[in-house]
Amino acid sequence: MLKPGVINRRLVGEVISRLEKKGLKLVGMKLMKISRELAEKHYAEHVGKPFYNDLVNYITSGPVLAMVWQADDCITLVRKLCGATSPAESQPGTIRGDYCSHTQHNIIHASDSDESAEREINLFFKPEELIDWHEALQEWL
Ligand code: 3AN
Repeated sequence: MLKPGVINRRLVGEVISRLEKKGLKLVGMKLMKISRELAEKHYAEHVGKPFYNDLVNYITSGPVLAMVWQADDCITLVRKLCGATSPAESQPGTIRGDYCSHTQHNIIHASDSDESAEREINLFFKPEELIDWHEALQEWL
């Protein structure tokens, strides 16, 4: 998920192009303004942490771009492309390493396990909004 700052800063294309160039397959995409209730479900594991309120405020402050990408080892690949949670630790060349300077505004959310991906996909997408299209380049990617 691209957070509101990315849409404001006109960085959507830059970030998505990195996922595409890696060879990941886009199967779902939705520009949304998410409700506080949905944001609280999404970030349920962070309830009680000092940054929780800011996190929910930020993700509901403007539009987000929710996406579903597919690949072998997709979670690992996407999280490597994103870089570390803290911009002080994310390497240059990663999405967070190149485009953000504060953990609170670290521009992209990526599921951290197959289980959380399934949970999060179900929060933001209906089954019919995911497209299982024919992968013509499978041999090359
Ligand atoms: P990640 O997004 O890398 O999986 P999590 O799940 O630990 O990291 O944190 C979820 C989100 O909470 C982060 N993307 C970031 O926006 C915010 N966050 C995490 N740690 C902090 C922190 N120490 N201070 C402010 N915001 C934080």
